[in-house]
Amino acid sequence: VLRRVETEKSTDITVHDAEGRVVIPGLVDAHTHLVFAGTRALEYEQKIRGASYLDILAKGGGILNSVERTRKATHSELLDSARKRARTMVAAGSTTIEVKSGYGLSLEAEVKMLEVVSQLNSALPVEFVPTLMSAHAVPSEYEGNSEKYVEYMLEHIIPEIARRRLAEFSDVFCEKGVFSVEQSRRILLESAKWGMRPKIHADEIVPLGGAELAAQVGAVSADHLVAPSDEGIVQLADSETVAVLLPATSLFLGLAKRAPAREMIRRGVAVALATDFNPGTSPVMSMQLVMSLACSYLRMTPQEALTAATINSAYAVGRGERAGALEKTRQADIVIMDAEDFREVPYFMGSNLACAVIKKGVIVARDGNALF
Ligand code: IZC
Ligand code: ZN
Repeated sequence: VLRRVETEKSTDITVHDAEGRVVIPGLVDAHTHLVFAGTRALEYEQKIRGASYLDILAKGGGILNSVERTRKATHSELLDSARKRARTMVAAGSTTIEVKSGYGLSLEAEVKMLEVVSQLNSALPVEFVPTLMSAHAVPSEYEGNSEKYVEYMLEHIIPEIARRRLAEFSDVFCEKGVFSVEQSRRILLESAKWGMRPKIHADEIVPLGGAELAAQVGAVSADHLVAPSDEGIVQLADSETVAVLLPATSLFLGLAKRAPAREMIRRGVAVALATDFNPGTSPVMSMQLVMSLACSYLRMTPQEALTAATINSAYAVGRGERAGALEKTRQADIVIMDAEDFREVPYFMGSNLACAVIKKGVIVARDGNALF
């Protein structure tokens, strides 16, 4: 498909001919939980039969189900399964992928997860952005005592992860029955002191005030935002925080409620997109599918979806100056799509149109197959 037409040895430049196809920036997946053991296909059936996500979590399933299995898994088991999924993501056009911990919930197991992310970075020719998310759930050892777990995070997990430089960002699941707004604020401010910039799972299920908190603590992103308050949207618009919308999650859970993307864009919020790839609420690996959902489901235009999946999501992971756009000053992260018009990318919902994926000038996937 892709033909090398010329090599200028003197300048070491390789010229490729895309033969009239659409060329876009490498897609940036700004929110994933890529590293975990097992799946939650059984809970998928339970949810179809009527159980709610938060009920399953309150009974020790959900995130805690994945925690139990991830704690038991070895480094190499976690690395192998994450590598396999990363191949699928990259073959679909993602060249930068944010990855959260949060299925360890102890210092040892969070370190293990983030070491796997670091190993992915060394072993694979794409970029993984590590985020600490020990504030993903209250582990069963601390059941009914979330304050004690917060203290443990503040005293032990956050300083040690920062000291070992294992994460660039720190994220909190600010949600009813998980971490309150005040707990989230403490965790994020303490993380920021240690040099890990805040991110928040905000207003996903219940409107708690996560959007407002994101703006107040200067979060790099506020993610989900299915149920933000009007005030929260206004505060986000006045802030530097990027709103990362995750429409695959709403679709997978079969929820009618969707993030108010049009309202956010109208008010001037910077909107980005991500898969939210995780075993519980979004086993979706394709940013192309997420772009389709943003258009059909959130009423974003194809132009807005492309911006949201590239430059805005690059800013949401602190890579706004070097990824997310085709410019001389940036990395050559590029996807060649088998399309004549960029609108065909979201239009062919569920197909993979990426015929070549290029990371920093090197072809890393071709015709649906990763080359690693
Ligand atoms: O494993 O359920 N929402 N965290 C917050 C998730 C979804 C991931 C999971
Ligand atoms: Zn998430």
